[in-house]
Amino acid sequence: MGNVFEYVERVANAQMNKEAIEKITNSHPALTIEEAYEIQRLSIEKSISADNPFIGWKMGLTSKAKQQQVGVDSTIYGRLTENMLLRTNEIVAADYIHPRVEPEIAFTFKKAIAGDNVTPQQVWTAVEYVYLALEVIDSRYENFSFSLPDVIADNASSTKFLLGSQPYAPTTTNWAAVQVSMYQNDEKKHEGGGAAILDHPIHSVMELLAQLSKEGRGIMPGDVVLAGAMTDAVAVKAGDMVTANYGPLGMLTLHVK
Ligand code: 0L1
Ligand code: MG
Repeated sequence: MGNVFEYVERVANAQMNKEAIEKITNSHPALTIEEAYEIQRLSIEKSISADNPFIGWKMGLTSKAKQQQVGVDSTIYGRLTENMLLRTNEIVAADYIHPRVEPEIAFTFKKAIAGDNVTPQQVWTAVEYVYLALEVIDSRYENFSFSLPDVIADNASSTKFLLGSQPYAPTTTNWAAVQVSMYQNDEKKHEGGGAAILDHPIHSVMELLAQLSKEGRGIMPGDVVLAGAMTDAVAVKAGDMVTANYGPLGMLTLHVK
């Protein structure tokens, strides 16, 4: 690869300035998955500060539908920082390139856990709470078009996320059976469920741990993990209201100004 720092600079600037860039593989078709994660790590490290600490991980491409859309058969992960966590349920469309919103489930952790061979039971003992979540993704690449290494380098399109106010005890709900309907204004756009996330959202955390273990990393107490989308994403514009209705568990709404 050419100079990794050139790509780090390019991606970090696009993330900061909300400017679409050409995908890296146009100029460097041989970009590897390992190099892409290095670009991700270094570009997100540039944004980290005392005011914007690292707060956790997100899993992406966790459903068969999404993998087919992008033409890959693997999940990916990204890094979450404090300023990605929405404090209100409002975003301003002009602050994004081509934002999309997807309904997710998030885990928070009370214990450290690591390894490529952990069981669901071991993950559950480390989980503190489960939250309903909306993720706002916004690829920094022109036309939301990329190959697998490109999207990894761009931090798995991470931009913002909203957590529901209500924490759920992990063991009281079958998270694979949770259903969600996604509305854009009054129109139902998608339906899905927790099983769309690798058959069960806990599998997504196991997959994250397996991928992180290759770099000698794991989940730390206090980390949040976005497990993945339960339906396709909805492309949003100013004036939209997106509602994810999780049935008896409640609803999350995001207003786009
Ligand atoms: O959160 C996600 O599943 C997004 C992963 C990257 C692919 C995309 O931007 O659609
Ligand atoms: Mg997502």
